[in-house]
Amino acid sequence: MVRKYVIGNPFPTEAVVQEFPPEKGLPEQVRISTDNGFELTCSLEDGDRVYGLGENVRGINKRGFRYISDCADAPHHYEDVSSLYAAHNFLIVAGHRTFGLFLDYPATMTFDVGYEKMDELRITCDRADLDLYVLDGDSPQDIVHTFRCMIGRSYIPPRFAFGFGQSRWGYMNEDDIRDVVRKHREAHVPLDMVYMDIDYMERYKDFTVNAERYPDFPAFVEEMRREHVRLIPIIDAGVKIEKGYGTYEEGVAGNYFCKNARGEDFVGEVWPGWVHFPDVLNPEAREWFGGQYRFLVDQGIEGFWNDMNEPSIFKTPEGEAEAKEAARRFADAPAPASTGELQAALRALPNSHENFRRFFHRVGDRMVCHDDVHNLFGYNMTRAAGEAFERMYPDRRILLFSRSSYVGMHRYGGIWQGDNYSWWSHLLLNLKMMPSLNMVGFLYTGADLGGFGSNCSRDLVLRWLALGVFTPLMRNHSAIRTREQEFYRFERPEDFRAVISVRYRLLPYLYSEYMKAALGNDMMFRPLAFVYPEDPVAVEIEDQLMLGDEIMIAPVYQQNMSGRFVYLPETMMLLRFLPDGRLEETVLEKGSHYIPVALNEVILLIRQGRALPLGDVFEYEEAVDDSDLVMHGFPGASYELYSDDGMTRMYDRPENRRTLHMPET
Ligand code: MIG
Repeated sequence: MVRKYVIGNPFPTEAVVQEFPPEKGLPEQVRISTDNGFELTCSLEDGDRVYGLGENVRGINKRGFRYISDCADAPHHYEDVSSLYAAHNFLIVAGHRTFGLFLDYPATMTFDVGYEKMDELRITCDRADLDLYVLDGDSPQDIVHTFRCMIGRSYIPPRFAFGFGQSRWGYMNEDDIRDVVRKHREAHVPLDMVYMDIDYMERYKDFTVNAERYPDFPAFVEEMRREHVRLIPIIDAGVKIEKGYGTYEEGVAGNYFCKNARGEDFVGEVWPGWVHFPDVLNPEAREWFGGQYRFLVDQGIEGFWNDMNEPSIFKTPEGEAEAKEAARRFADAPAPASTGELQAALRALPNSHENFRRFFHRVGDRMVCHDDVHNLFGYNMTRAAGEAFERMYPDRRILLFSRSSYVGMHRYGGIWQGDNYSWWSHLLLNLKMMPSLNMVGFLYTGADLGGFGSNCSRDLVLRWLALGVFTPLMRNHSAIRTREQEFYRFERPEDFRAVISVRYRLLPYLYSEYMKAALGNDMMFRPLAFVYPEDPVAVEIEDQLMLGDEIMIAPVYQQNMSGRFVYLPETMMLLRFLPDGRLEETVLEKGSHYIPVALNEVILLIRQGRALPLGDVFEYEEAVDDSDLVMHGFPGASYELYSDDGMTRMYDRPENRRTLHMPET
């Protein structure tokens, strides 16, 4: 049951695809005030839990902190940051009363979840112009399902995207990539994708390929395909200003770029130097920008990642001028000169709302200030590509994921979790974010395994991969100038092979669970609280997750731990993937168990009465054979396998589903 309340004059974000007649009165679950901007409050009782808010730091239960929807290039995911790259304004209050809220509002919005006052949820924003949806349901899981039906089916990637991908900001040319591929194939470490970061471009120009580094790009793409490897290039939001550069010239001629207050194309600085930003809120500009991806698809490319689309702006010419003025005043002031003004001017250069107020989007026949719709940019950049792919390639799937997002973007692509660090706490954050992202429709997701920023350690990478074998996006990615973290940089590379190989044995199960979640508007990763709501211990556990209907995962996330405590809310079967390829099965009783897990092992737990199919180890997705799966789990259990060609969009054919049975004894 969904009630829609229209407050003021909302901006049409197109996050919601179902239509609801607006209610006349006010919701009974919450109090609303529009006296001074917008304010929604509701009381929280002891023991109420609050779920949702998608991409954010901290726990699955969001209670006790303040979160701000304000998409930002936020490379420091410290425990106290209130905004990352996304705005996912959906939450569920669960406890004495259980209901969901979605606040469809495209600018900065603050969610105080029992932070100022421990017994109050308070949601505020500057303008009282939004659609508020109140969702009723019997359980949090039921409310998530209702919400997901409202916002439309989640993006479905090609099946190769469930393979393992290796990435690093720093692969400079063909030979660097050949080297990565060769080392994987020689050591029999599975590999399906190598990601191309900004250095493949010609001076960071979107939809160009550097001809010195890649003299015959289509031939190189083809060579990699013969190795069963897909190259996945990055696309940045800003288009370099450069005479003679096609994308720039077309964008100017077509009026497809965002404007400044004087009606000229707005200028900001990002990697390419001065750039313009495609006005992806304008459907014509969106169609044009999406069409640009064809340049790479025509050369054999089958997937993309969209970056810097909050959008991230290093500075604007106006901001630079102001900072230089402040620097001059600082230079001229008698010593000891105060640094306050200069520091403030420098802080205001990147990613500031001052910059966001300097540019405009064309929406219908009016110009809308970017700051008022800021959280929609990454969504619509990725939508540009997604819509173009549906238009240009109706019969095939293209891999697509984004850094920035808003609810609604989940229909066009996935997201990765951005610039984490090689920190053990970020391994745990990766785990905790999975169900929250599923709640808001993002199923194709994962974090930079091993950590993006700072230097990793061997054991961290191994433990993180042992979580990554379960996340739909499984990618090892790291930043330039950090310790290299491909498997072959470490001692005993065979340990990495053991862990990564498990992914390919699980692939038929993971793909099935993904497809069932996508087609059924459901979650793939659930908190234990959603499955065992009556178990007072299970409802608070956040370092274990349910994955699909059959299994629970419990990765080790602390250094120098040779195992961990795992809580079993029911009898379960521990399945251990040993490094030599053998499996070990042990039935464990409900309760707490200390489970040893070596660095080269992966464990999972099968629920009572359930079973999952496992295949053999393969070195790339195309080789994965799901006609020959072996069921593991409890006698008599059955499993519905989803399997299709992994490439076309014929998801609903009955022959895509078949039931596998586990023998009775
Ligand atoms: O300012 O393209 O999050 O994955 O490697 C940094 C370089 C820009 C940020 C992305 C990261 C990527 C990096 N990018």
